[in-house]
Amino acid sequence: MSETNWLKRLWRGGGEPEMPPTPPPEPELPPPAEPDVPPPEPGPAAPPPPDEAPIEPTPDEMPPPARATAPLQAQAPAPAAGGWFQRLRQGLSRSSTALTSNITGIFTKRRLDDDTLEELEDALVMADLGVETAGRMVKRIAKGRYGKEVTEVEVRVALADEIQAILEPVALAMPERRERRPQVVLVAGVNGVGKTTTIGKLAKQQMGAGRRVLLAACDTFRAAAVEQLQVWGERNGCPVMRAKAGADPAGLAYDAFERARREGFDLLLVDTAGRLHNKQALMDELAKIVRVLKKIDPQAPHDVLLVLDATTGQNTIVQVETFKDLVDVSGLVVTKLDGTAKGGVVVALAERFRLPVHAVGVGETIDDLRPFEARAFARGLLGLDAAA
Ligand SMILES: Nc1nc2c(ncn2[C@@H]2O[C@H](COP(=O)(O)OP(=O)(O)OP(=O)(O)O)[C@@H](O)[C@H]2O)c(=O)[nH]1
Ligand SMILES: [Mg+2]
Repeated sequence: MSETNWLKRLWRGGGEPEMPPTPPPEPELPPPAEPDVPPPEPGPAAPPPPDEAPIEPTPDEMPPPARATAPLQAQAPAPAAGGWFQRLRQGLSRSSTALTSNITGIFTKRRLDDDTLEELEDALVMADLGVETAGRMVKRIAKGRYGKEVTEVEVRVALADEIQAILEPVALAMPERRERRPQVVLVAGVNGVGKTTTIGKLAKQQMGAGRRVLLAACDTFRAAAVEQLQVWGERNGCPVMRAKAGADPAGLAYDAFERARREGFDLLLVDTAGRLHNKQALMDELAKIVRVLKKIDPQAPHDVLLVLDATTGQNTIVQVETFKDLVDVSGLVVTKLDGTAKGGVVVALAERFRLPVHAVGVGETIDDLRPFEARAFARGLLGLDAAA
């Protein structure tokens, strides 16, 4: 994808006929206001107020949400050095190094026979593609090649093609539902996966696209979580709805939705808790948030994003299963692909759930949340160049 086009591609019109076309970004992007500032860290980096201190509602303290008039290009981040593909490839380097060094070891002047196929399957399993996906993929690779001499590059290219075919149907940008005003997006996931960071990045990108964004800090359980979202709000210049510590998150979600409607916001991003005392509490809380949003609009939340941390590998499968039972997950965001050798898990997720993968995170800066692209990802994972 061209470097100037990714922002547009991160959100899509969702095929709605009445959706106005997104204005194309200018080719010359001025440097972003704060491209290299890492997002705020939870916990010690920004000392939270003591847990007992009530967090007062602050909507009135926030500056009135001015309609974003900045042109798209004013907020768009500058291209990463060496291009987005290079950034992705660098992010995936731990995953690709582990996988390709195994493949190289297997296919040094060897025929594709039962032994090499078994070794290849093991290498794919070790790269977190999952046992079933690895088995199916090896069968496809063997077709027409069995008994022949193959080079490791040939095998890597064939694998990349197979992976691309699996990923293509799920590589779908975030729907930008301009006909829903506000579009309500619920962001869920277990603790520490990158929910709040992802909301901060999405908010900034959407404000750059001229949409008015409201954030709701529905992780009312932890003061630090509210603070972290507040910091993102301040950095982005968008208001954050918050409530007293321990207040009912569903009540806050309701108030935020009402306010977003009343004040004409385009997008409401709802941050949720990832850690509660037990799974039942988490389930009840999320279900209640969804229930009260539906009181205002039966179609809300219009999107439910499940954020997954790639470093947890196959555990992400269990997380999707759990959350799918709680809420109607509409799409995935996979973060921290830069810090793991388990990037292959995205392939396992795609094959198993066929849920859209809207975006991937390959670092902590705003620039590092990108649309998910099947070909770039597949080739990056196999350590291949974009073009070859
Ligand atoms: N390397 C890397 N770090 C990331 C990425 N996305 C998020 N992080 C970091 O992961 C940490 C946790 O992110 P949060 O956004 O606080 O996660 P959360 O899901 O909101 O966590 P809880 O609120 O505790 O449930 C932060 O230090 C982020 O900067 C990514 O794509 N790559
Ligand atoms: Mg959080």
